[in-house]
Amino acid sequence: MNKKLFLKSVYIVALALSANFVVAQETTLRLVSAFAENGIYVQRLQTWMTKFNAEGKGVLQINFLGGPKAIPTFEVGNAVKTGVVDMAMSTGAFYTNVMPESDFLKLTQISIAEQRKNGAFEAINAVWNEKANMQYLARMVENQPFHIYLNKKIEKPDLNGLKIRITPVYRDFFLELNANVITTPPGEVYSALERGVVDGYGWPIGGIFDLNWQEKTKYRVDPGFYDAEVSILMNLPAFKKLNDVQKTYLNKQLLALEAENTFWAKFTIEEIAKQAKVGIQTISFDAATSKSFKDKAYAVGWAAAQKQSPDVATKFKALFSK
Ligand code: 173
Repeated sequence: MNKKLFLKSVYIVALALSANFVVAQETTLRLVSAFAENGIYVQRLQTWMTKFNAEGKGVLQINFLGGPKAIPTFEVGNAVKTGVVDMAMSTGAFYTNVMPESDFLKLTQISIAEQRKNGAFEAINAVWNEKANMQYLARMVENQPFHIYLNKKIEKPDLNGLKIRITPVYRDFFLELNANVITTPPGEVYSALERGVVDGYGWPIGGIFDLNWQEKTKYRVDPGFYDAEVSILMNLPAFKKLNDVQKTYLNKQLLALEAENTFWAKFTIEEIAKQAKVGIQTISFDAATSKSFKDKAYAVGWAAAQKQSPDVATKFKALFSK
């Protein structure tokens, strides 16, 4: 082979390789939601995924596999851990079966933007990487305190004699308030209320209309406590497999998602008005009782965290508190 021909063939091989390389750049990530498909969280996720896929052609795409019908709510965490799916939208309370620390995220009292600045986000990822084989990508819900919703009136913050639907978010606090507790995924709340299996439930300030719970709800107890955390998670090996261009693209979209979190304060105002309009009455306490109710929620939450994972609880408490 003469030199010219040799160079020409090197050129052709290089071209073929680079063409292949370009084709191999696009990766599709499979994502599931632990929350119902018709709810507010998935609605916002859908908007984000549409933009993500439109702008990510040739780089990164998300294939939405569905909600709890695709993978049951409490199994989503393990699906991400083991790589059955690449990504999920879930909340810590739904994957305490992977690690108890997941539920500690409800105790944050600073915004996700601040968590990224003060080292909390990095500290979360250190634990999520090591204990759950996950990358904690972004928080898409904040400013959504949890409340107690009831069908029976209470005069003081005491749930004695009441059966309340919970997840791990509420367990220790509601037990402290003398409740009988029953754990269910959101998908079973309506029928539990309908059949009288429970007298009430815990849920954030927004979203009770998504599964028609307003039909079976008479009271909301104020004030709220903690902050509902709903986040995007990723299987760690799948995350590590992304190249730099893909990682940069993903991060840009995740930060854009978090920048939309100003939505939640407006949503709270709308949801409170909507609840009042359908006749849900508020049960509230005097200022001192309200303060001790909220303080107790955090005290009980952190005490439980300390018991489950002392080192992580100590580190997180310093980084999550105001
Ligand atoms: O009540 C729940 O199912 C729960 O734990 C939760 C957590 C975050 C957002 C919404 C609900």
